[in-house]
Amino acid sequence: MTTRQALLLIDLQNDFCRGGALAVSEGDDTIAVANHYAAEFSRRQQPVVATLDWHPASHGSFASNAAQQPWSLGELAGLPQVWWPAHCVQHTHGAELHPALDQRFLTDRVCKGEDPLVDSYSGFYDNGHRKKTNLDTLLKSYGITALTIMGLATDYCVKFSVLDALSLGYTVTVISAGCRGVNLTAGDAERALTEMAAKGAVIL
Ligand code: VGL
Ligand code: ZN
Repeated sequence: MTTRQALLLIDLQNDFCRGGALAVSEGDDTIAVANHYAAEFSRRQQPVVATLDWHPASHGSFASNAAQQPWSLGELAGLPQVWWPAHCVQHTHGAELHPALDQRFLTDRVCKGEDPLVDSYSGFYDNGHRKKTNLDTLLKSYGITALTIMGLATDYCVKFSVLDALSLGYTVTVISAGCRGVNLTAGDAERALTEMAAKGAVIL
């Protein structure tokens, strides 16, 4: 069987970078890594897919909409939920891909998090695993069996995308130099990488 590879860039959006609504420490440092790998995949004619966190202003994960303190914990759609500052609102600057990301290499963009009633960390499913995005179908249409994954944030959208990719049967490599974490609790990003490795991802 032949292995077909794709690069999956998770949520490299302004709101997760310096000055953004949900800025991740050193988030901007992932962009040069993304450009390096995207150029390489592109040169080999392998797909480069970017996910975008793409929320309506009414999204239920926003602290303001839930009348809760940002960064505190609650429940949404029957699932544990961090109340986030409003971020990645559709069609706003914060939701745009980072300006330094070389978008010429992107073959596809996949949006997630549009349903206001449930959060969606993974690029494949909402957090309740009730609805699928078009990502798996897209990758299968290319005949992809192996994914190289990086982006923001290590402990949320990267982690859940990697775990879903593994359970969907993809071989997964994570570029840790291209990931940064929220670290709501110190060590979260490190623990996320450990969990991804334990479930079968190769961590570079
Ligand atoms: C993310 C928190 C809320 C992420 C998205 O991209 O990791 N984190 N929405
Ligand atoms: Zn979000």
